[in-house]
Amino acid sequence: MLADTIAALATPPGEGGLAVVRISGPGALIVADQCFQPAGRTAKPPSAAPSHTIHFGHVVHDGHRVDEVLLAVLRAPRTFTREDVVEISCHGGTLVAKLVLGAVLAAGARLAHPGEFTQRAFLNGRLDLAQAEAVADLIHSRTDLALRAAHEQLAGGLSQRINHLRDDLMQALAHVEAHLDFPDEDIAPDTQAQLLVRLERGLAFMDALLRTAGEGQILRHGIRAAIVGRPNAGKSSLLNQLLGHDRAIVSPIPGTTRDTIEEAANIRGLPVIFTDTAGLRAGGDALEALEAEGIRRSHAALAKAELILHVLDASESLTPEDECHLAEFAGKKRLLVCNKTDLPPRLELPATAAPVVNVSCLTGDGLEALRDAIKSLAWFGQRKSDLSDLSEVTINSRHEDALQRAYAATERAIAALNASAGLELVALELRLAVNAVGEVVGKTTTEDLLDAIFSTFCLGK
Ligand SMILES: Nc1nc2c(ncn2[C@@H]2O[C@H](COP(=O)(O)OP(=O)(O)O)[C@@H](O)[C@H]2O)c(=O)[nH]1
Ligand SMILES: [Mg+2]
Repeated sequence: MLADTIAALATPPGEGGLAVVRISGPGALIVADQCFQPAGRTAKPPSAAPSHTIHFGHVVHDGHRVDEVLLAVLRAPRTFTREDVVEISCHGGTLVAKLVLGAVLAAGARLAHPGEFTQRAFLNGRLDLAQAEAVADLIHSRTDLALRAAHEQLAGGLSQRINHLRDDLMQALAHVEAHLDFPDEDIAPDTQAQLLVRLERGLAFMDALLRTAGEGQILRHGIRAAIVGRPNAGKSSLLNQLLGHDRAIVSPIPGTTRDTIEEAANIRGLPVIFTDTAGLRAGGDALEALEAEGIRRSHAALAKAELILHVLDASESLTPEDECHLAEFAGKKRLLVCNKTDLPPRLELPATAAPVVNVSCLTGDGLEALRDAIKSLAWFGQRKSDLSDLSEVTINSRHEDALQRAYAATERAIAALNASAGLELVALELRLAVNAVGEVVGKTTTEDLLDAIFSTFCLGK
């Protein structure tokens, strides 16, 4: 247990119906006694209250009433941090919440760092590291799919699998180490065969987990899609349609969009960050500085994009600029969006392997089919795993790095076993593998790693 008592505003700053100040630590109830005056003559101080009860009264500071509040007493260990916790629900004004927090700090609590409540939950064994990360994923989830994956990870879906894998590798290691104690005896052929089966099974399992990394990346960070095409094709109109509101200025004047406009939308459960780009082509000698900067930003957006929506005007025939774009993005994941299908068709597309979707941003025709096409293109090839029981588990980049190291070490252990290279070497590699797998759930960690993870949390979590 950690010695000091921490406090923070647990709700977002700003105005709202309520704000919650959370206190956690061995002194949480003493702090509450100092700054809370229960209503009613016979009312007892928080430290005398049973666990999981709520009390009406006032927060006081320097003898003054700061706010009328409800105070929840939650005694260890049945709390989020496994420490004594007090939660004060006060009125949700910026100043009120600040004054209540001020009263709590004056009563002896220290202001918490970002993620410190969750860090304590981890350090006190309430959550493992993968579950703690899932708390942040849950808060940052922007779509139902992302939320479901976060819930599964918080419930221990990934942790159980990792622990199982780690146990398996540890048993193999124990086996090898037992033989090291008796250097005269060679490892029996059938024992060696069993060991190899165990390690191959571990490899296959790591491989299946590693294959969920692409999906995990998309669910957590979204996928970037750039909208490109020649002036007036309807790029800004398309962005507005996909977002469901008028974000970008639409006009018949070519070159209206000078800056890149970026906004996220939920496309069939995937967070997709769309960028509406200015033109990509220089306008000849009269190229203004402003236009040049717009073009520069468009190219930067394109470099970051994982997906290209190339908008073409279906009511006009193909221009040299269109052909340039068709050639330029041939190597990228792209969709050809033929817009303005409400007008008489004039466009003839050359044969291409890229999927084509016909839409009208004026009438909204084809937009649903476009959403389907974006999802299948973004998602395609992400989950290469055929293990159906991994359906909701997706690893993050930290897990991916640890599992890649574990995979490589296990491969080297297998090679050493097969080459009869000496059991010391096998044991060494297996120890590396066990430790790397353990990093995922936090069985093997360093302070730097913990700081890096928890500092990305929001304040009060
Ligand atoms: N008839 C028709 N006009 C459209 C459609 N989509 C866009 N436009 C018009 O085309 C012009 C250029 O649109 P805009 O979205 O600004 O194109 P951008 O330059 O590629 O961003 C505007 O006058 C729009 O009203 C469509 O589906 N049908
Ligand atoms: Mg535009």
